[in-house]
Amino acid sequence: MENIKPGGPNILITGTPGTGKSTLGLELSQRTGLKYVNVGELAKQEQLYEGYDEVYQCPILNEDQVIDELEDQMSNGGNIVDYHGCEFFPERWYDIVFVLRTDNAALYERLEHRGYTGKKLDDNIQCEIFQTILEEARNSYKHEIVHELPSNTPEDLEDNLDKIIAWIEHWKSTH
Ligand code: DAT
Repeated sequence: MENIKPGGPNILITGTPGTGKSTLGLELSQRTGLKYVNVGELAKQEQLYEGYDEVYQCPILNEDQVIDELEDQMSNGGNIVDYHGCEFFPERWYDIVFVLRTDNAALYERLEHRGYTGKKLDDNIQCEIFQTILEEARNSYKHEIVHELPSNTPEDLEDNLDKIIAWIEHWKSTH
């Protein structure tokens, strides 16, 4: 049975780093009033880590702590969650999952611009080529709630916003 969420639907925006999750998530939050939750930023603020990854030179997310931290807010509903992974969240949290996709050349430029080099840059490009996050989403959630969205151009961004806002309106009229 579906949970009752007084705050509105919970939306997951996932995809390889650099595909435009935070750009879309923040704009969507501004236009809809739903709360934007950046899991990477939350982990940094609350220090939800367990150890350090020497290869990628970054702290390792403590997934259980992230879940505990967000549980009440997610049960209430009305959240737009942004993270470059999706399989560790409870499946019941989300009403819909969007996987952003970006062409290699554009993604390479965005990540280089962000200062990524070497293995970190290559691995993220490979992650997108092998559609790792899309597979992860399809393996973790019902197929009918997982949607792939192109995220290459400003026109794509506007299209995605229109589509998601229409979906939210429909959700609200039926819940
Ligand atoms: P993410 O949160 O997935 O890491 P981001 O939102 O920070 O990605 O976007 C990475 C860069 O790409 C940033 O400079 C904004 C730009 N960008 C995002 N969406 C875009 C789009 N649809 N068209 C063109 N550029 C976009």
